[in-house]
Amino acid sequence: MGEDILKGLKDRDPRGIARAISLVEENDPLTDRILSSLDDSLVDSALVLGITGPPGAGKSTLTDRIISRYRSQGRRVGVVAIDPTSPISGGAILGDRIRMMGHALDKDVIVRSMATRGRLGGLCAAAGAAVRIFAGSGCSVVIIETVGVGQSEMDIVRLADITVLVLAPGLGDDIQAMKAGLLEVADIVAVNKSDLEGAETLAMDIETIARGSTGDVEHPAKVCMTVASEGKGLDDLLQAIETVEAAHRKSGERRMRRDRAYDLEVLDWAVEMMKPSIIKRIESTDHDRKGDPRLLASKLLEQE
Ligand SMILES: Nc1nc2c(ncn2[C@@H]2O[C@H](COP(=O)(O)OP(=O)(O)OP(=O)(O)O)[C@@H](O)[C@H]2O)c(=O)[nH]1
Ligand SMILES: [Mg+2]
Repeated sequence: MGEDILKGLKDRDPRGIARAISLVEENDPLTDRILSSLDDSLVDSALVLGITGPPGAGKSTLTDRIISRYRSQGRRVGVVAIDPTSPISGGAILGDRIRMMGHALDKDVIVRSMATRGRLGGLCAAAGAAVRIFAGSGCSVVIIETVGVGQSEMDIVRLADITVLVLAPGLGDDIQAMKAGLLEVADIVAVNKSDLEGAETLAMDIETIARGSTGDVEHPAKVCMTVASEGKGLDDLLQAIETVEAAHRKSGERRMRRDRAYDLEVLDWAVEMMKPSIIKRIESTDHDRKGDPRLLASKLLEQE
């Protein structure tokens, strides 16, 4: 069975790719062989695009449009959809939702969902592996779609070369509070649903916050107005992505982000790998469960 999967991966067969990602996520014994079979130069050259933002802003609709654009350039696209809502379905709902939106029959669009809930960590490791597998099997664009709430989702964004923050008018006051934090991770802000009232004001607010919050007036996030549901503003958005990508390659920012993402993956894998042995140590240590649990934790970590 293992050889089949490795062959499927080598042949860039969508099913083989999906299966390989599942196996890595389950920490299957084949994981090492899968990950070491990938072409590093393909992984290195792919564009990893993060699409984040509050629930309902239009991330999936926009992702769908972006996919169409890259497909029309003949590029193969992988999507990692991080789904915080559904521990039971394992995120299948979101994946299906994207798949249903027009690319279902296209073997050069491969969507993979990952649930954050019900997971004790390891999301960066798993998502990072999915990105590698996609890129290593010929996806020159890999999109990570994630809802911009919660720390694990924000960590995921750090796997991307470029992050597009999708906002929309009329999503409520909590969005205002989140905006500053979200803006820090954004290279480009898509003010989506700009067919609705309040889009202009939102765009102006973002410009103001973006210039103030980072203190980085030379590179404030570029704001694009979009109507994802009608495919409007996509030229401008794609152009902005291209411009940022070129600038990051030139300045070394891209390399820096890749290095940072790599270290994040290493850390996540290391913690995952240590967990079973630590659990064993806890179970095999006589302790009265009184006092400072942190102290016992540091004692257990010192054990060889
Ligand atoms: N008026 C308007 N509606 C839009 C636009 N883009 C998306 N929508 C609608 O907004 C709703 C949410 O869109 P999604 O793409 O599912 O949003 P999302 O950010 O992926 O949502 P979650 O994955 O649930 O966080 C859908 O009903 C879309 O049809 C737009 O530009 N204008
Ligand atoms: Mg969505």
